[in-house]
Amino acid sequence: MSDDTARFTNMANAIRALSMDAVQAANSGHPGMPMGMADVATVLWNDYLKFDPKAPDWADRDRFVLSAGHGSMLIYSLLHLSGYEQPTLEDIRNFRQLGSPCAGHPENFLLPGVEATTGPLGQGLAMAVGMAMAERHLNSQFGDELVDHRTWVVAGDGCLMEGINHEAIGIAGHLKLGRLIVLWDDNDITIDGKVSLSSSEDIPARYRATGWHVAECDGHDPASIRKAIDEAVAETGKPSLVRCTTIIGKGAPNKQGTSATHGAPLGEDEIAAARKELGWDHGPFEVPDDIRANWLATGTRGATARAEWQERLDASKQKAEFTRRMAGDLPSGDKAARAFAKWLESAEKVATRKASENALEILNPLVPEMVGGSADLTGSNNTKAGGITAFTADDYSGRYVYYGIREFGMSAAMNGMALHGGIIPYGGTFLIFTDYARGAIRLSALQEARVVYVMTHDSIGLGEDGPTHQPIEHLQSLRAMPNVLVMRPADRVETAECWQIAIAQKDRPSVIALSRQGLPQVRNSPDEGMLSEKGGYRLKRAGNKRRVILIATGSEVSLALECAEQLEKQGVGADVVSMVCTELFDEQDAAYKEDVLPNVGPEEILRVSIEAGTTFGWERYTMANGLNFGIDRFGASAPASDLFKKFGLTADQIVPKIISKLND
Ligand SMILES: Cc1ncc(C[n+]2csc(CCOP(=O)(O)OP(=O)(O)O)c2C)c(N)n1
Ligand SMILES: [Mg+2]
Repeated sequence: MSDDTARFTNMANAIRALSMDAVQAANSGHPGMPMGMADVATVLWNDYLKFDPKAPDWADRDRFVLSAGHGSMLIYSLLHLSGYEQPTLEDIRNFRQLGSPCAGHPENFLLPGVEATTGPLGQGLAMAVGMAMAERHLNSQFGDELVDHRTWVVAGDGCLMEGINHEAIGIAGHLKLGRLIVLWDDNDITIDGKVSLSSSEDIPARYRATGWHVAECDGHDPASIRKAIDEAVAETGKPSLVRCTTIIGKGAPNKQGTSATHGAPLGEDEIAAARKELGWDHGPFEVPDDIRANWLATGTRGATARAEWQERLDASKQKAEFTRRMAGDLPSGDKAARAFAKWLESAEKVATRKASENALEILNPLVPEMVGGSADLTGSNNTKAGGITAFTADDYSGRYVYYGIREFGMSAAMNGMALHGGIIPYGGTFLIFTDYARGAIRLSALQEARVVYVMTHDSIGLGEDGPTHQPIEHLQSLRAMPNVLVMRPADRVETAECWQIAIAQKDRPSVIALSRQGLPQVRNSPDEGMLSEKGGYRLKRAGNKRRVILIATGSEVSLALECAEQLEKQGVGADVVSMVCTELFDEQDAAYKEDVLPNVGPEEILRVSIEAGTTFGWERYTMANGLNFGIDRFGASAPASDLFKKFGLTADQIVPKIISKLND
């Protein structure tokens, strides 16, 4: 063995040893993937990846995404060995234990150097597509001197089999993202056994057909790996798939090459046999100094590049703007607020999707980091506004992405852009298709990513398209998801407020649910401030003695106002609360909530919810003895006004039920 080969082998074996030891200690985890990809990862980190462990948030670092998140010990080993402050060896010893940053799957909010939370297969690769888009876009704005990096992905058979892979590589191929390189762990094994149990697909042919370049290598031969990666790097006009033929669990003599190594500890005997096989005669979690030194050297490689980059940044006229954008701070100034204040001076009936377009006409020119798009519903979502042009393979400076009919791919790409930094992505589709995007919305929330989902056609109010297109459980199911602001504005003023709130959320996504149908303006007295920031607020105060509080959202707020008017005529005082965003309302202090929704029984004040969706969960605000108006079945195909009648959502049908409840 030459010195260089021995050095390399030892470095890769350090990953193998740490991975099998950590999984054994935790008595759970996935040793097979890190052991199989140890050689490829060592080549990548040693020879190619641009990074500096002393500055994990260096804006121009390469992004490395471990899409096969179950192989988390691979990235924990890489970060530890190459000299990141975390994880420490102690953290790795505590793999998968409470409080360790080495969670079962890599979490971007636990460890610097983990660019994305991965584990739901396929999404890491799809987020990497967004990162590569962000890189090219920012490059077009700030030039090679500030933005010039690659996005690397390690993906397994599972990541390539998932449906989202089709969407993600379709976008990437179309946009010719030549700096995106996917290293495919082609080990021919998934949990159930051989890949051939479930697949007989020609993956390289599929990638080529989608506009990708494909290179191949023996994933255990450093020279072969280098050759393939060189080829991928040289191909700048297309994204690259590098097919790395590997043996899962390589080094475990009796179990390698089988699914037995995928997701279970190898066991003491097999670990002992592997130590022998690998010639690794060091104790558990022990990495000899010379091997550690070689690994630390990979981590110091990037220091010069970073120092040079820092000099370029310091000398750049764009330094302040670049720094602001990467920090995620909004531009200063109140131009938008002043423009929106004018909206209070008149009362226009518009669909909130149209109001959203009007809001974007004001915001997009003022907030250059906003990058919009739609999953082929641009004319319905009204997402292209404010003079922004298309982001294309020929012009990455555009700020509008035609995502095609790829809701999940769009949402995952938006996560990638947000995680990359420097961009606030927003994208539209119909609210009903949050079902298709849901896996990515959940990862926006978990990863604390600022993504704005523009979800129009938010109820039966969309009318004739019928029940396949009419959301029922969607609003409540999204509200049940932690760390997402679900906002349903009632009119154009609230819509403008929702947009301002959404882009100001540094660490959470927002879903803005917007109507297809025109809605009367319910707010038009100036100087009320950003009432939507409170999540829910009293829009109308009872005239007569207050007996009822009507709580409504979006298109049902004007309906609640009608109900209140009828109730008042009958001598029953009724407040109307616009509950724009339950999450924000829940965050208000007790006194505020008590003022809006006093904690008294229904015999004193009856609480009533009105929302054209499931009533499930509204008891949270109306209490057990309140009344809930909504729709607990699928909708129907008809003009909107007929549907509101059919489902009992008219003042004439609601008011008598309230009166009868009061007289109970
Ligand atoms: C969306 C999703 N479905 C299912 C799983 C559960 N799961 C984790 S790994 C895995 C098998 C993946 O096979 P492969 O990517 O080839 O990984 P390898 O066994 O080669 O490490 C499955 C089904 C998951 N993590 N995400
Ligand atoms: Mg596999």
